Amino acid sequence: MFEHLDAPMQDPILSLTVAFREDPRPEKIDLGIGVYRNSEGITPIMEAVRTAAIELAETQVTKSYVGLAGDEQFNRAMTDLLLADTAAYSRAAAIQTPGASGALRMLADLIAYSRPGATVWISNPSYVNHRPVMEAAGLTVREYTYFNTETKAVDEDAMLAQIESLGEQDVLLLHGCCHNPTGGDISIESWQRIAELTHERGFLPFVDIAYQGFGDGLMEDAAGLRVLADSVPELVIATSCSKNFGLYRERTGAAIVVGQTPEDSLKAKGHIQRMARATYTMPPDHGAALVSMILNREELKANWMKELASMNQRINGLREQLVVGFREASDSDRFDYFGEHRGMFSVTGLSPAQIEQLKQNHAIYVVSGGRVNVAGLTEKDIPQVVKAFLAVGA
Ligand code: PLP
Ligand code: TYF
Repeated sequence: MFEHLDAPMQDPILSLTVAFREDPRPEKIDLGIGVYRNSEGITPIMEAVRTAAIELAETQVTKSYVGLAGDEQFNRAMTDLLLADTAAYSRAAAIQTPGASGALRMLADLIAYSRPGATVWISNPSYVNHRPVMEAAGLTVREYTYFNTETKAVDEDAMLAQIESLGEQDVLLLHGCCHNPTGGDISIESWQRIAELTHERGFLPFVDIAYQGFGDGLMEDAAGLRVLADSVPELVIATSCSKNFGLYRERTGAAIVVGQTPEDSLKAKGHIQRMARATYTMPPDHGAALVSMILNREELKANWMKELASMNQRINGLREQLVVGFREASDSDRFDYFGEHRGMFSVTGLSPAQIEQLKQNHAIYVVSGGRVNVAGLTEKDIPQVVKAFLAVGA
């Protein structure tokens, strides 16, 4: 049965992680996969998560099934975190999913079922899994202009001009904050314009927010999404606890549907449950149970918010150190974009040849396309990274 199979396409980021692990050079630096690391180079278990896990182990009385929608207390808490006090809040319905990845796929399936023939517009470039997930659901994928590789900023005029031509068969996939891979986010004015265009053109906005709290703060990072939530008739959201709760492998996230009425949203949620049943049936409980406990307990929530804020400050501090380090070493301001970008990533404009030289000659691993994970750096790595980048002609 399998003898005719072609070689499967590899995930470029996951393959880079494997190559890094196999590299014996002690000075090696991994700027590839998007995980946060602390100043010791460790991806930590957050304190509130550990406390909740210990309590859960001691008090949980059963591991019996929860249900197709997962933990409803978790679903409410995730909706609160993004949509509290917006016009969309009372119309929103949420379902727990295996990570934002599960949410992306379930929402893509919902769109394919509700609007056969729909086209999903993703940014150029976008998260490596956006296209595969949307295509796996049978949707057509097209790209909108996003990043200007010269200025290292979003070309918002070109982006908006393209969005002006979308229509009712279209879905506009936006990154809620901390754009992956570029690090370039859009202004609040552009979110407002997108809200207007949603009304004028009738497309469906789809927000993927996987890094809430990694840009400028928990509320600040949801500001654009909240502009849409206050205005547009319909909206779908994929959200993740992988980064901001450090729960990566626990596969914790949610899909949120905002329909024109609460009844529409509940119907949509019912269809997602039906489709989840035919896919993985029920989401894993552990991560969501921890998040639910943390968000519903004042003390744990405060502890989580404090640690998240310190992670956020660390990332923005590393960005500042890169700016200073590059200014001093290059005698130019051409790397100041590290300070403008937000979240874990920046696209650097490194060529494939430069990326290869960094790997071969300097043991520095960068994803093809030139994305670096700033949040994977430690302070002591910075001089080595600056020197190596300049040595390959960045
Ligand atoms: N969406 C974006 C933009 C991402 O960068 C990621 C990265 O992990 C995901 C979704 C998937 O996250 P999860 O681990 O929650 O499935
Ligand atoms: O972009 C990243 O690095 C993260 C992690 O198939 C990731 O979003 C990378 C590849 C992948 C799944 C997650």
